[in-house]
Amino acid sequence: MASDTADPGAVDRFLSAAEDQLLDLAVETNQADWVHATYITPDTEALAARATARSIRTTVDLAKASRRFDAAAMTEVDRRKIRLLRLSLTLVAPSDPLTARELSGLVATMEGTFARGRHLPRGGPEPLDLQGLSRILTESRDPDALEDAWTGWHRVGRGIRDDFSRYVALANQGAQELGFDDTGALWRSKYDMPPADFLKEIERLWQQVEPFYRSLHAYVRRRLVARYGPQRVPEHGPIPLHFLGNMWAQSWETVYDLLAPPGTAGGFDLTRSLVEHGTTVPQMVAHGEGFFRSLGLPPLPPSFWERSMLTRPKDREVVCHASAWDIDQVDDLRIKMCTEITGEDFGVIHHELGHNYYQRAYADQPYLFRDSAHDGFHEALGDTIALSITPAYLARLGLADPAAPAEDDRALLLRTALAKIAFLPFGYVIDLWRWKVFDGSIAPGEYNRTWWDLRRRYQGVAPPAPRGEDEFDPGAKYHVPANVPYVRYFLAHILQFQFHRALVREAGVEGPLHRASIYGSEAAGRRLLAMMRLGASRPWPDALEALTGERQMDAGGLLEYFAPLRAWLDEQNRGHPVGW
Ligand code: X8Z
Ligand code: ZN
Repeated sequence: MASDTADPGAVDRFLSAAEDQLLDLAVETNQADWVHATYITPDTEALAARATARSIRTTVDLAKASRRFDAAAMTEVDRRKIRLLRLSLTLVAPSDPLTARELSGLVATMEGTFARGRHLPRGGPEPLDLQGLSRILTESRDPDALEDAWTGWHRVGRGIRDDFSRYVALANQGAQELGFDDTGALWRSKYDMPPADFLKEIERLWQQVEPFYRSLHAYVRRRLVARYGPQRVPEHGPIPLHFLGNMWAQSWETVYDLLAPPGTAGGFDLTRSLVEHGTTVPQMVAHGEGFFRSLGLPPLPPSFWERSMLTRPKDREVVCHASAWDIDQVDDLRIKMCTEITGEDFGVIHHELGHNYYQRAYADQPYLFRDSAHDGFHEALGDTIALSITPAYLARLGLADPAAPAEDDRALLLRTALAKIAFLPFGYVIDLWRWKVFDGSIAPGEYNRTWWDLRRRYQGVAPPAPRGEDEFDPGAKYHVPANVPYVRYFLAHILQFQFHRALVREAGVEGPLHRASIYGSEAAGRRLLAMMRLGASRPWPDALEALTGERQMDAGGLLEYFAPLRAWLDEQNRGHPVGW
């Protein structure tokens, strides 16, 4: 041991061998996971679980082995690599091999249970999956149909509950072996600051945006009361969430028609335009690629088009939740989506391609630095680009009529706010709940009650009818059974406006932020690339500075973007109840 710390080359040799080994395992795990996610069977589930178990095992062994080196004697680069090695897992297997296998099996099973969820709507011809049931939530305005689709989907949680509580116990055991208090503490340690400071940081950002959220909530509730009546939507209480157009009420954009500012027409509807123009899914993806290329970034490799799964296959079970993949960490980039021809999915395509372009930009980094500055950066990248999908840009694609009267700014901003501002407390609350589950302050017997307590407190929403402990409603949201941390999306929803503001300035585009598109700006592209290619090699404030010149995450960009809407909402709400 002492000889290792005394030999300055030892840590380099250790890291270089570790990176080779981890890369090998990552490729193998990606391949197994891809096959599982695009063809769910008991066999692919077992293969994926085995590959995941192996790669977790190796990472944990290496992280433990790295403790023998004296951090004080290392170069900064090596110290950072060892830190990232220790923090790279979101799930840590306990050292007992059988328990480790059980844990990765549990996650694969929970994901499978979620993917197989079905519900036969009242009077419907056939059972529907999440996509079909979500369509009812977005399209129907019939309270009973909405409640039935919502309740029907949420039954999927029942089959996840027991696996989830066992997974919590085992994952914590693994995290503790690595020296963390619990899995939540591990997740919160990934932000280049002490975990306690990170909690304060999130709360600070939430405080910046909360008054705006409450204002939007009040306006939306009043309009829903007008539509559905005070018996169904309480004038002073939380909004029954099945009226909000999305299975989890994480985005309210699809009920825009009920909420449009009086005097504005229906507004521009991208879904309708895509359908009317006969746009195909590959064309939607090509538009996305075209945007990145206009910034001076390279085309997607031919294999992207051959290997991606862009639509839902009819003949087999797949994981429909959208994701982006970098199978070989060189150029085998792919996305997996059950894309539908909608404005929402047009945005998701840009989101996923953002992951791919980020992955490619840091591919030249050493293995342990091949990641974003922090996970919120990864989630923000594509959304930043999607903020540039303005009416003027769509006209350029031929998807909007350039001669049509410019849409009212309030209408435009309200639509965006229904997607982005409505999301904020949701993005926060999922991990607030999970952190408490992992640290034991929420016991399995109170999973559901605490879930709804938090959702009511932060989001101001309630379920259609009281929910008991036989249900497990967190399990009806993909990231919970799939073990994907969620606060990254909260951060991304703040960061994307900070990024957008900086890139718009860099591109030299004039006018209000919500009308500005960076399309075609190679200057903006260079800024973006300068940030992305750093990967995880530097603490995230350095990456933020490379893109924005700022070193703190800040909701100022978001507040500036929405300022005209906020003033209008506050005026609309005068003399009306706000809060719940
Ligand atoms: O899961 C996603 C992406 C894949 S990383 C489609 N998102 C969150 C969600 O769907 O809940 C994007 C926004 C929030
Ligand atoms: Zn994402």
